[in-house]
Amino acid sequence: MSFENPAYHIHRRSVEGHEGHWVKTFDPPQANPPTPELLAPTNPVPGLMLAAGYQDRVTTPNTVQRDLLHGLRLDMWDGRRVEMFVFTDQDNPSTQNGNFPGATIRVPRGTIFHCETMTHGGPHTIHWHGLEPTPINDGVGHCSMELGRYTYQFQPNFIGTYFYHCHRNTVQHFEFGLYGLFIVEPPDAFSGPNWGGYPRRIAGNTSNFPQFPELNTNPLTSGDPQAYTVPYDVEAYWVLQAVDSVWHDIAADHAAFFPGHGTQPGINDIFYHGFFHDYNPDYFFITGVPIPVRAPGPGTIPPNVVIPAALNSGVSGTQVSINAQRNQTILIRCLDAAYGTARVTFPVDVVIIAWDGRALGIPPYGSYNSAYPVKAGTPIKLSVARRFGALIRSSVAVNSFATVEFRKHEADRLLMTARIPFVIS
Ligand SMILES: [Cu+2]
Repeated sequence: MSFENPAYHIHRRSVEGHEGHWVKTFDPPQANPPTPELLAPTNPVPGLMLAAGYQDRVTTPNTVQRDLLHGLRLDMWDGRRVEMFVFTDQDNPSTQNGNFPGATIRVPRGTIFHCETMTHGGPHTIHWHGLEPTPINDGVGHCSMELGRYTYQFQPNFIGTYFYHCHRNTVQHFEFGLYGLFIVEPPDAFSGPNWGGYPRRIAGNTSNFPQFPELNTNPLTSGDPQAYTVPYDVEAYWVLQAVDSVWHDIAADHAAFFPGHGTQPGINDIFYHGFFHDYNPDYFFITGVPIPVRAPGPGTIPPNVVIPAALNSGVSGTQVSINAQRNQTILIRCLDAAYGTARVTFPVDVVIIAWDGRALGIPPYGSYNSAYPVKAGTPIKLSVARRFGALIRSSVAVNSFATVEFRKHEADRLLMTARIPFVIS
C-alpha cells in the first residue's frame, strides 16, 4: 500500500504453477525466477550516487546492485585472517573487496525499491528484515526461495532502521558477515541539494520531550512528507558484531553445512551439523571497527570514526564514535547483529523513539506505545536482529563512553565489554 499514490500498489499473486520456484530448495535452483509484477523502480539514490562520484555506473536505472559471497579474508586486530562472506555492489568501486557490514542502503519512504541480486559460488538470498515485501520477495530461504540471480522488489512504507541479510543456512551466512543496514527516510530526504547532508529527519513522536521541540505533528494522512518526523543534526550507527573464528575455519565453504533432504521433504531431512549451536565468538566489532583486546575486555574503539559516504548511500558524516556539539540532536541507530544478546548503556539520558524500524507513539498507530526516556547508566537490552533508535540532546559537555556488553544468550554470560567514545563539546 502507499499513502500517496494508489497506483503504486504491489499486487500479490498466486504461486500456482510456480511451486518449483517458490518453495524451499536444498540445492542450487536450476533457473532464476522472474520477479512477479515488476513495476518501474523509483529509487533516486543510485543516480544521485553516480552524479556525486560515489559510483562509476548505474547498471539499471533506479536500481541497487548487490552481489553475494565474494570471499573476503578479513584481518583481525591481532593479525589472524578470518574468511568472511560479504556483499559487494558492482556499481560502487568502494565495495569491490567486500565490506563488513555491507554498505548501507538508504531510500525514501514510498519508493518502488529494486535490488538486482547476483550470487557467486552457490545460492543465497536477501531477507529485508522488518520491511514488508510480498512473500516471494521476502528472501527467507527456508520458506520461500534461494537463488542465483533475482530482482527483489518492494515498497518501504515506514521511516526507520532496518537491515538486509542472507537467509540461506542463516546461522552460517548471517554470522559470516552477509548483512548491512537498510534505512527508510522521509519521502523528500533525497530531493533537495542537501540530500547527502544534515539536518535529516527520523520518524518519532517526541511530544512528551520538550528538548526536541521541532516535531512535525501533521497527521500522516496530510500528505506532508515530514509528518511525525523529528530533525537530527548528528547520526551514528552502532552495529554490534561478533565472530566465532572456529566456525569460519571449519565451514569456509558456503554450502558445507547445509542440511540434506531425506525421502520425505520436511519429514526426514538431515540436520546433522550441530556445531553451529556452540557459539563462542572471539572477535567483536562496532560497525566494522574491531575491539582490539581479548575477551572479556573491556576494549575501546578509537574516537572520531566516521562512515564513508560511498558506503552510506552518499550520506556524509555518519559517526560510530560520538563527536557532537552541545544542543545538537543526536540520533543513534543500534542493531544487534551478533548471535547473542547485548546490553547498551549510555553516559547521558536518552529518549527511545523507535524499536525494530517502527516509531513509537505515531498516530493513528500509536495508541498502544510511546517514546520513553532511559536514564544515563541504565542498560538497554537487545537480542539478535533487534534495532532501537535513541535521540539525545545535551546542554552540557560530555566526555565519556557508551558501553556495549556482548552476552551469550543461553547462559546470559558476559562475553565482551566494548566502549564507544562519547564526546559532546
Ligand atoms: Cu548466503
